[in-house]
Amino acid sequence: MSARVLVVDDIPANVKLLEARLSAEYFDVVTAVNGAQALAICERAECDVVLLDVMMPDMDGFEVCKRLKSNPATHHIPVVMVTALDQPSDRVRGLQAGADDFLTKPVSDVALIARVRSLARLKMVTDELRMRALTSRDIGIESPERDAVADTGLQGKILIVDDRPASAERIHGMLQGSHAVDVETDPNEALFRAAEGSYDLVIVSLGLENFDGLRLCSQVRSLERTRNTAILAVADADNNTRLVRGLEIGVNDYLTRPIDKNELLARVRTQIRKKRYTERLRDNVQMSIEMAITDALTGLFNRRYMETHVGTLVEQAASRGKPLTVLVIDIDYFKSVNDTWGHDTGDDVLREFAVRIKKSIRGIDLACRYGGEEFVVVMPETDMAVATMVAERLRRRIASEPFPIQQGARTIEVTISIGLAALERDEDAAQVFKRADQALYRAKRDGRNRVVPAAA
Ligand code: GH3
Ligand code: MG
Ligand code: MG
Repeated sequence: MSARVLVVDDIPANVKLLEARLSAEYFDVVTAVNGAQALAICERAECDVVLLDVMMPDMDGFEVCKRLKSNPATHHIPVVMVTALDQPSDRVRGLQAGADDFLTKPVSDVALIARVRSLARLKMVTDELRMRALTSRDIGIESPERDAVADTGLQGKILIVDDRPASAERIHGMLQGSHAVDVETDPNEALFRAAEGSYDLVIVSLGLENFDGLRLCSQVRSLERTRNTAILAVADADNNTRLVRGLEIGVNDYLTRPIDKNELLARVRTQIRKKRYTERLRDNVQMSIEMAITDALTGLFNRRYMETHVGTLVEQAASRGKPLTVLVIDIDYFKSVNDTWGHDTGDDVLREFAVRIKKSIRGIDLACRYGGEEFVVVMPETDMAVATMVAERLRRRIASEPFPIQQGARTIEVTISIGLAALERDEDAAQVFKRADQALYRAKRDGRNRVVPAAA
């Protein structure tokens, strides 16, 4: 799929020019002639990169950029400011407004296309994560967007790689105070340093004496532990081809010498903010995966997870000729806990019960909350005799230690009943579960607070 670029300029001839050059490189192009139109298009998520003119009547490009970057719905869309001005102060103003880059008119084709392509590619990674993170947002995990918009991009952890100590020290001096900065002057050590240090950003000088800086960038990008670290390349002014090559291999941003301090600070902040946002999205996706398989109240696995995995465990046991035992556990007279002490206390009891289950089983045992106050433990490589001991120990652990309720103000007695069944030859998961369930029924009928093994 080709990326869609939004070109914003109040002069139609400028729009036409950029549109033609981008279309020739197979980008989809949408256009806007003022800031309000541009904001609306971005809000509808109809573009992947914005090329934004600075000088426009009504709302100028700085203001449009600021609004895009402070809106949770649009802050992740990369913005390149395009302007006739070429004062360092304008560049910096644009970058401080949150722009990802700044191009000066007349825009060189190579710089334009390389930059747009690299920003579009980076955005696709974010889009993928955003999509997968969406479900968890629906169920109420902290929004990564809100945090991203509030993030100042300061206090990042940065590694500078430059074999000329004076140059490294200059960059270090500019960043010191705003970030935690380390310097590595031996390029051969740099990759190890980067992998060890969990940096937000690595700043790589492309002018290393006896070492290819781009090779290092490429290694940082492909190594598992540094794959998500941002890379900022620093090149000499006349080294455009190297920079374009850098963008192709995954460098996030670049600077040319002589380095303007404010530009460096602005670019570093943007990269750190992006890195943290992607990290939050990743955590969020991870959390939504965990939430899909765990029970929210007790933190045990949920019924769906159990049902998708128990088949595999049973098959493994059968094919390897190993024993496997299933425990079905139900809290006795739990309804009266709710009726006497309230539903919240009932929940406390369920949570405490889950804690005691976890203490009673091994890592390879699979414990799940099967329904309201019914729990299941599947124990691989465990025969009936051992499982009965474990079940009996759990029963005692519940009955002999009253449960604290009302923040520990009092305690109540809780008991459980357990039915258990060991996997028989040629039995499937449903059959062994059913026998454990029947055993539980007998435990209840025979007076509760007991462990009953199923008949084979
Ligand atoms: P028995 O000894 O026969 O198992 O009796 P019981 O009262 O434990 O069993 P019953 O099935 O009659 O009642 C179970 C109760 O568990 C009813 C239901 O309101 C309560 N319950 C189910 N889920 C939850 C929950 O998430 N929190 C709380 N507090 N109660 C729950
Ligand atoms: Mg203009
Ligand atoms: Mg019960």
